[in-house]
Amino acid sequence: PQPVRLSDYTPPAFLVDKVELTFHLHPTATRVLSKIAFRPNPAAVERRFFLHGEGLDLVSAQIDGTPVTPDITPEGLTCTVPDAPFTWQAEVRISPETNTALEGLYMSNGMYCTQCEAEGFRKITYYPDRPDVMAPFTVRIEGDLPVLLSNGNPAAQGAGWAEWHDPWPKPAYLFALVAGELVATSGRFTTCEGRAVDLNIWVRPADQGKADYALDALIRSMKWDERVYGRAYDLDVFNIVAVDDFNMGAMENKGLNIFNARYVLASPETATDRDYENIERIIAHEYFHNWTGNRITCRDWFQLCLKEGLTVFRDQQFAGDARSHAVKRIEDVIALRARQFREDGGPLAHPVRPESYTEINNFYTATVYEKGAEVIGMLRRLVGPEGYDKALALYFDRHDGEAATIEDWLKVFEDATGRDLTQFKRWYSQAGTPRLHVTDDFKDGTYTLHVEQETPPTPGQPEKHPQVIPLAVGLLSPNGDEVVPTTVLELTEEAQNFAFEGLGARPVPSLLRGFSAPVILDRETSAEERAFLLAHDTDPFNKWEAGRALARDVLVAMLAENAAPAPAYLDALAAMARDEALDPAFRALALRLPGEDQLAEDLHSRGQTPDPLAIHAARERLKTAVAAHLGALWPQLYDQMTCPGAYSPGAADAGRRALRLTALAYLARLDRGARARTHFAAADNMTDEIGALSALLEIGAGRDELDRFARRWRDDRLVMDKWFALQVSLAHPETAVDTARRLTEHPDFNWKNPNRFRAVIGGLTMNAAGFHDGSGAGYRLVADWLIRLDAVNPQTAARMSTAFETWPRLDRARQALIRAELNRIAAREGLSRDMAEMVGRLLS
Ligand code: B3K
Ligand code: ZN
Repeated sequence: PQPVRLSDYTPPAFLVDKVELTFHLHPTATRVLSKIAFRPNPAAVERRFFLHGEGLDLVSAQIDGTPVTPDITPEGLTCTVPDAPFTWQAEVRISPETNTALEGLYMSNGMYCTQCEAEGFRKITYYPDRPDVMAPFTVRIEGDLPVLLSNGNPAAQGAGWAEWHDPWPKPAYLFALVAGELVATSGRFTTCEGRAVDLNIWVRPADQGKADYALDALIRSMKWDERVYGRAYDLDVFNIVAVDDFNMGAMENKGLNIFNARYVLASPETATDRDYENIERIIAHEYFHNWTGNRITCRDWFQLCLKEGLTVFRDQQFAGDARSHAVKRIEDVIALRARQFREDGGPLAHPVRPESYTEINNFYTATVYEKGAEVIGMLRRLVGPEGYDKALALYFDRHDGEAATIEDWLKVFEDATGRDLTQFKRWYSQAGTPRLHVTDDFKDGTYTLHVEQETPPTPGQPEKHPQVIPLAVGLLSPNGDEVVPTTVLELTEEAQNFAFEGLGARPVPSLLRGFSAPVILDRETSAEERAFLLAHDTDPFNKWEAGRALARDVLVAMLAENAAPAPAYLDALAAMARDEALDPAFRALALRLPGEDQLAEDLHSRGQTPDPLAIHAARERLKTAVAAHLGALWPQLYDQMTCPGAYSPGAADAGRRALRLTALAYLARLDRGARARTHFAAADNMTDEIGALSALLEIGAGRDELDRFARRWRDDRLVMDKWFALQVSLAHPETAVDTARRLTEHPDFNWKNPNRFRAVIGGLTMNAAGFHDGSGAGYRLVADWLIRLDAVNPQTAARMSTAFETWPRLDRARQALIRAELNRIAAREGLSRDMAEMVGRLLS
């Protein structure tokens, strides 16, 4: 297939004024009747009538009531039509039960559901399946199931049928239908505009009682969007449905969000603090899409970051408000570096707004989402919070009801703030993570920072230009006082100097505070300076960053010289861990060592070739050294950080549990897991249960506990996903591949379920040392399963192929092994478009 290019965009030939759909549900022969009012688009450049359609069985078609015989291709149909408004009618037949790709209309454990973004509506009926065609939809569902849902407001219903009307024009990718035996957890919310909204979270009867937290998170999201962005909800109902088989996290269909069950269902016994946090974040994210995505949508799929970057930015703001901004920022940056920097530095690097794609589903990436959100954070930093609020108000005002572009988005900022964003726009078109090289000097009371920026070449982009980079800095005096509070320096050139005058002594710089831009900061720094910042920095992010950098340097030295961990680091860590003025959640984060994959990336950026096994061994040694050095502190923290009262998933208790479980994990290295075993046995919530089990698995123990866990949770699929994932991801490097293989033979390894597949196969890819086993067995197992899954579910398979994106940084032997597996996949007959594009890019 030919790639689609941004530069080839043309407006739709026809617009749609109205859509009426009728579904006669049947597992293998659902009939879909459509009646669509078309009208020639005055802005069109050509007049060809083309409707997308894939895998549809066309029964009949009419134009203005007269039967027609369209020309049908695998991609859609064309037909001669009047040069005036007309009505298209069609009947197609589809088979939801055999739809294993989980795109279009499919079945999951007896319920019907849909996933249309990006281009799944064309698997439901013939339609101009592009986001710049927006129309109001009326839907009638006929089927022998108690709950029948679609977008918008309920219009009428009876036994075995229901009608829905969505007054807000929307693109087809936001269409949704759900039918099944479902029960609701319900609430009511009155908007600031006085609209009473019925809220329902629909789950399967067996999961009743596990949707309270999702409902609570929804109500808080609705309030927050009114308060912070002035955005109110615009329908009489808001429905959310939990589905077991789902390719991603969730989907923001208008008025009918569909969620992967793992991001809805929670009870203290079955969900961890992390699960609760994810539920809150994703509920908010999908809800926020109602304005940023649905009311204002994307002109074409190249503009995906317009809705995703902005909505991620909004959900991050929300979570920061609901929890702790500092902790949230640190967690977001850990994730950004682990996923987006890794992507940006490898063969899959692409701009936040890509310029071409073969399969758009391959571009729902960390770059579009997370870097897209960072770009908005930088914009806000550059124009200030008031400028940002003004620009957003103008955005909603100017583009409501439209399908917009990044140009529209930036123009709003220019018009609202008077700022020229021509150079800033490079953030959307230039791939790769910029590196900042910083040196400094001090003379006659003047401190000068010399900053150089450089973005490495990425696929298709050999030359890079300087970008606008907000660099937040503060200066500390040698006694630890802040002499220059946070100031944002604006880099625009390849090299620039910034001077600070009137200083009594050479200051210690705190650079890139709050991680003010998604860049890599290169600066020669001593361990003393890092320890100083860890102790004194007023910026919580940089305080954490100083500790993180220390840990990294220690690990790099341990790897290079087989050195013992530096005592200065261990002492600094101990002081921080003891500091009761610090938030427990922050302390838990600071005690977490950099991940193995992150270390591999760090070594690579220092020009070394990382050895995954050596990294694992060094990190284990450091953990044991930290455990021993801080010895007596662990039982103290463990005793102190209890949470009196009933379990609450809120940030305060979750932070205490995180610190307590960190202590427990270090303690396990000293008492061979004795305390972890008692903790596991006494646990009354999943956070404690998983925390104790992980501590045991990490030291090579926990067999009995794993069995007990499986007996207890055998019937809970979401909890069993954890059981599958944990033992693979925490397996000893030498047994990881065998563990994964053994689990694929487990009777409950239902590999067509994306969550279960991700638990086992994804779990292996997350066990860096195991996956990168020198024999290539990990690569082979993953490739085998990608091939197998690709035949039934291309989207989830293609997504997991990114596990191979780090091959260029590995040694030659591993490179050859991975390339051989990628070539083996590429050579398969009948490979999906998704997978073909991914392996092609991975190999180029
Ligand atoms: N917009 C959806 C993602 C759709 C992915 C299609 N492959 C969820 C979200 O970002 O909110
Ligand atoms: Zn989204």
